[in-house]
Amino acid sequence: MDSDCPEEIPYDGIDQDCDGSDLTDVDGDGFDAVEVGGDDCRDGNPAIHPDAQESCATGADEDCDAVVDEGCEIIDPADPGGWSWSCSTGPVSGGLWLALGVLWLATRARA
Ligand SMILES: [Ca+2]
Ligand SMILES: [Ca+2]
Ligand SMILES: [Ca+2]
Ligand SMILES: [Ca+2]
Repeated sequence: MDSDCPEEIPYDGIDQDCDGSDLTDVDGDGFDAVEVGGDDCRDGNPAIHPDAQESCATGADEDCDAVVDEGCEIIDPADPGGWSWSCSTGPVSGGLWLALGVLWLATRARA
């Protein structure tokens, strides 16, 4: 019997593996591939389908609306907090306080 049912070939409209239907949802996320008229723009990645949340800075169109990383702020991966963070509470002011402390100690040592 098994020899009559070889491995399923997706999207060809033929039920090769005898499970009753052609395979139209390869990644199993519940959305048929666009190849067969479905909405899954990348049927091979279960994280990508029309109901998925767009994920920023991935360079991928997770929600299949044909726009990549829409609604995302441009975030520099080398400086995730941005300039405002590093200016107010970051290493700049920290280094300034450290320098003041060293200066104070040096002044005390000399007195
Ligand atoms: Ca098939
Ligand atoms: Ca099948
Ligand atoms: Ca799918
Ligand atoms: Ca998108």
